[in-house]
Amino acid sequence: MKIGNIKDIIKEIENHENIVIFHHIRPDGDCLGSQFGLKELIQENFPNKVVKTVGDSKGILSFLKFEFENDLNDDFLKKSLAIVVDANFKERIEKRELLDKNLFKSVIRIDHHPNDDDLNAKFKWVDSSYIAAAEQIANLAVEANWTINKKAAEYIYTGIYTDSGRFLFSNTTSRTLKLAAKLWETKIDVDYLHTNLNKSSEKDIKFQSFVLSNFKTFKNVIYYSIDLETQQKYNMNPASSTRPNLLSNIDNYRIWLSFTQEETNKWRVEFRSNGPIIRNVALKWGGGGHERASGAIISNPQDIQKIVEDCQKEYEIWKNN
Ligand SMILES: [Mn+2]
Repeated sequence: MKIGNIKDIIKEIENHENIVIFHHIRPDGDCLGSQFGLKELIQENFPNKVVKTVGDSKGILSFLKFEFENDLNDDFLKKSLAIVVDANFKERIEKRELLDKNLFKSVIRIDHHPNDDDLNAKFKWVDSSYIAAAEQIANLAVEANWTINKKAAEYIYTGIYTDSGRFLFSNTTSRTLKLAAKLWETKIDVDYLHTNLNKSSEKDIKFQSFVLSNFKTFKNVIYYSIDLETQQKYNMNPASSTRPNLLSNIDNYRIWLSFTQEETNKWRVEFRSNGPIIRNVALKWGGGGHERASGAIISNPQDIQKIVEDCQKEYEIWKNN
């Protein structure tokens, strides 16, 4: 899926003096890396522009600095361009209340999720051939001929590295690698980034041992589920215990899933595959995402078996194609 183009986005950024950049809820390396990378790029290349980052990093990737300015007055919003990165619907955007005021001069969206949005954006550049929104940001900098400083490169590289699963996920392309090389050329401390991005803890390996000894299988599907009580026992929370890729690429389990309880009647489902189009199952259950990486929210854990069976059906469709 491809909508819009880089050129309109570049022009719109260059035409505004005040810019506010948003990230999505349940923040990850890509939305934060894109947000802060873009901010650094704009400030490096247009020192007179005022760029604000709004949101909350929830303490993730704390070795990188994420500083937010959430108290923006209406006068500032009225003269600003809003940029939404790595996200689409307002319900998934942190600090959506700023968008809800409908004061921004203009809104643009840069995203690699093949979804609609309710942003009323003047321009959107949505292209699911990118492994990360941060890959789009890197390409934007190159296309615009902007200088990429080391700080910007650190953020952007973090986004690409995390969303591509260390360059292993199937949507990684030669373009991804070329852009990553460009970022390396800025002399970022790759060793420092890799060490921090791959850091594990005793708590984490204990949680991993729970997953690796409690997973279930059904034909070509492998999955685990974890309720709030068990999360507590392992000193984890819903976000930190959603790790579907702990079960990736095992034998002929072409689909792997995680079911994490978030509240009494709220379970988060994450779908991953190395072939079957599991987005179809996510859509059926009210979610969405990429063909091979999707998510949904369900209310009843009794549906787990049905979802697993739906995944198996999707596997059969893919296999017989
Ligand atoms: Mn992303």
